[in-house]
Amino acid sequence: MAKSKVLVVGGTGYIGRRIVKASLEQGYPTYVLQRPEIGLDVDKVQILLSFKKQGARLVEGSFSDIQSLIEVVKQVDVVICTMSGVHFRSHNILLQLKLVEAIKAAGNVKRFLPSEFGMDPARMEHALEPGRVTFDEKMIVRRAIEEANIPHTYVSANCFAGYFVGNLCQMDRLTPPKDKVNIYGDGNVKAAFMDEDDVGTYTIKTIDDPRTLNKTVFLRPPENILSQRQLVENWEKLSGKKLQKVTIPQEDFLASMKGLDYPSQVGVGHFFHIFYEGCLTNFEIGEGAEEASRLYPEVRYTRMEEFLKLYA
Ligand code: NDP
Ligand code: GO6
Repeated sequence: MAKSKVLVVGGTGYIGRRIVKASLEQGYPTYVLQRPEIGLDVDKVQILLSFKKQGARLVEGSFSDIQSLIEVVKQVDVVICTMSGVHFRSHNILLQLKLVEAIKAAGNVKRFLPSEFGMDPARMEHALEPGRVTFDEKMIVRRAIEEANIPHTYVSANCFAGYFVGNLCQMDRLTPPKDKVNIYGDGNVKAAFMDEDDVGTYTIKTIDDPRTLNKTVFLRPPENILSQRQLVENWEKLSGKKLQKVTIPQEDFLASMKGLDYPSQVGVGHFFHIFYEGCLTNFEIGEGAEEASRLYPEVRYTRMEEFLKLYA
C-alpha cells in the first residue's frame, strides 16, 4: 500500500514543525499549508522554505477562504492540525471548525488529527475556570468531527518537556531555577512528560495504523511517568547542586490565581490539575484508547534524565 499523503496545518508552529520533520523522516509525502496571512513573518517563511528543501510540498490556502481549504484538503489522505492552543500565544482552536467543514465537503480524507496534543479534554469535564476553556474548545471540535463522521485520531501528548521539564515545572521560566524550586504539594503526584521530537514521531506512527482509527492515543511511556520530585532529583544529580524546596500547599497555589492576568490564570488551572490532582496518570488507558509506546515499541523515546542534559 502506498504511503498516505499528509497535510500539516500549522506546520511552522511549535509542535507542528516537529510533526512535519517526523513525516518527512518516516517517508510520507508531506504537504504543508502556506497561509497568505503570514505576510512579512520572515521566520515562518524561512521555516516553510526549509521544509520545501527537505522535500515537503507547500500548498497555499487561507482560513478566510473555505474553498481554498477544500482544494488543499482534496490533495491529501491525512490531515494533521497543530493550530495554536496555548493561551499566551495566539490561541485559535475553534478556527479548526472551518477545517472540519472543508474536510467534510472534500470527502476524501481518511484520517484527521485535530490540534490536541495535551491533556485528554474528554477527561476534564470538572476543570477549573478559566483554564477549562482549553478543554471545552477541543471538545467542540471533537463533536464537529464526530458529527461529520470524519475518521480521526486524538493524540494526548501529556506535558511537553520544553514547557514542563527544562524549568522543573516552574511557571515563570523555561530553564532550571538556580537556588529555589517551588514544589507542588508533596511533589509526589505523577505526571507524564514527552520530548517534543518524540511527540512528532509517535503522531506520525498513528496515521496509517488501523489500531488507532477513531481512538485516543496517549503518549505516556512508562519511564516518562514521573513526579515533580523525581524530576528535581534528576536535575540535582546532573548539576551537582541541591535546590532549596519551597512547598506550595494546594490552597495557596489556587489562591495565587487571583490578581494574575488571564493567560496566567489558565496556566495555574492546568498546573493544578496536573500536579495536585494527578489528572494525567490517575486512570488506566482502556476502551477506545491506546498507549503509544505499547503500539510502537521500536521507538526509543527520550528519557527525561537525557532531556535535562540539554540544560546542564
Ligand atoms: P503555536 O502557538 O506554535 O501555533 C501553531 C500554529 O497555529 C501557527 O504556527 C499557525 O500556523 C497556526 N495559527 C495561529 N493563529 C492562526 C490563525 N489565526 N489562523 C490560522 N492559523 C493560525 O501552537 P503550539 O504548537 O504551541 O500548539 C499546538 C497544540 O499543542 C495545541 O492544541 C496546544 O494546546 C498543544 N500544546 C500542548 C502542550 C503540552 O505540554 N502538552 C504545550 C503546548 C501546546 P502557520 O504555521 O500556518 O503560521
Ligand atoms: C500547555 C504553561 C507553562 C503555562 C496541556 C503557564 C494544553 C494541554 C499538558 O502553553 O497551561 O510556564 O496538557 O507560565 O492540554 C502551557 C500549557 C504551560 C504552555 C499548560 C498545555 C498543556 C496546553 C508556563 C506557564 C512555563
